[in-house]
Amino acid sequence: MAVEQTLILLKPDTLQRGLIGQVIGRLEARGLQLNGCKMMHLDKSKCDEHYAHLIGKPFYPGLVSFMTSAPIVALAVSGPEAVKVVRDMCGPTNARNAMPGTIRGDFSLSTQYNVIHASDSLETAKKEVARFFKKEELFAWERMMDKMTASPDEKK
Ligand code: IDP
Ligand code: MG
Repeated sequence: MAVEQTLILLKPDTLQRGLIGQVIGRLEARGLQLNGCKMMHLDKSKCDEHYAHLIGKPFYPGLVSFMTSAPIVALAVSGPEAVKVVRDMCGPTNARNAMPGTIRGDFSLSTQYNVIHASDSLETAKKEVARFFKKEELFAWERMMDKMTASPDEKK
């Protein structure tokens, strides 16, 4: 099973509602390893790049205004099949359809103010990690507890 790295953005609603710690806590408790973590204020051009697939949608201007309304927290996390694992932890885009136990299902009632962004494929994850982190902002480090987060053959 491949160890993957994925990009997470904790959106302005998460910061405004004081939920940053709880969401990061869930990622850590699941066993994902933190490789990068920073707070930043998005501008429109970064939104256009990150949400290029949504430009032209009726809700896009509102999405830009939301995503630039306050800082976000960007995370790069890794673990076995991390891209799928993190997407599953988030739940679907419309948080009202998200199951309890997922991040969106526990913390949001909104399609837009849905707490968290996570890369949707390994290919996207590579591009998105590079979009938000310089090489020197990413840390590969040996974590003592990794003997207990998955068996050795799951981390090749
Ligand atoms: P995802 O975040 O679940 O991958 P995407 O379709 O990539 O969903 O959309 C990116 C973000 O755009 C969503 O997380 C949400 O904040 C916003 N968004 C997507 N669809 C809608 C919509 O129909 N109305 C309002 N906002 C939307
Ligand atoms: Mg998406």
